[in-house]
Amino acid sequence: MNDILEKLAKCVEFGKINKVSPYPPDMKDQEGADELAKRALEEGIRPDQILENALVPAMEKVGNKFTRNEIYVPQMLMAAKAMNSAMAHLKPFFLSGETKRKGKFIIGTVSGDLHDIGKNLVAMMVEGGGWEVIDLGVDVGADKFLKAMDENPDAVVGMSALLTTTMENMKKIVTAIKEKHSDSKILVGGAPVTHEYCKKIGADFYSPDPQGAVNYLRQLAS
Ligand code: B1M
Repeated sequence: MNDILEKLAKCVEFGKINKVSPYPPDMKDQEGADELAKRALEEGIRPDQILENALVPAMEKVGNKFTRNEIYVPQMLMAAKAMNSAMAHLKPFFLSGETKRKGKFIIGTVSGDLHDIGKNLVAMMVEGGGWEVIDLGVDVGADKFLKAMDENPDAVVGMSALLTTTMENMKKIVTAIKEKHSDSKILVGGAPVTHEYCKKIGADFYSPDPQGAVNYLRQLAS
């Protein structure tokens, strides 16, 4: 792999945002994801190559380490921040349509539920996996999901619920979406959600963690 991309992947994996960021201590004063992504573009490396060969594999490593409990939420957030600082340089190319993403992913925490830390982690990992993410935020009801689907017809939908009480709302939203878009793909997650519950409410896939969500989307896109 190209030297800059290798360094960039390492910065994302270990959460090195930019040169002045003190974290992680053993990378102090080194260039971070911000400077390296900018330099990679200046040296003529294509945005999709930067995404595919540095950011995506790095975030995949992060996701797998998190799934295996080798790292925890703070390290994952730092990695996602580093990824976002690199993505800021790439986004103009993706937004202009000059460079293609793998697809669109609509995500929200279901109505009545204000927990967003897990949902944000999933959103960041999916973005790091090369998808355009439309984040509807928290307390999102069926109408808002359906509106976003009308605006983005081929998007895959993701929902998060953290309360046993709001799992019931997840069921209502899935039912409303499937009634209108029977061929849509819906991915569900959140601490109280299970594979059995996913099947029971007619959603398509359950993932206990962000990497499982990324893997499912990759499988859909291939
Ligand atoms: Co609340 N809360 N909370 N809370 N809160 C829990 C969830 C609770 C388990 C605490 C407890 O009682 N032990 C409990 C729920 C009990 C239940 O229903 N069984 C609870 C409660 C009761 C409440 C309130 C009702 C408290 C009150 O006001 N009486 C209230 C409800 C507000 C509301 O939503 N309407 C409330 C409020 C809050 C805060 C606002 C204070 C805050 C949320 C801040 C925020 O999110 N911005 C909060 C917090 C922080 C928690 C705990 C402590 C942590 C949740 C969290 O962020 N976990 C939580 C207890 C706990 O879990 N220890 C608790 C870390 C996060 C990374 O994990 O969200 O599970 P998680 O996401 C994981 C996976 O689930 C998965 O990936 C993530 C990474 O692995 N995942 C997906 C998540 N979404 C996914 C989607 C996918 C795929 C995977 O595909 C689409």
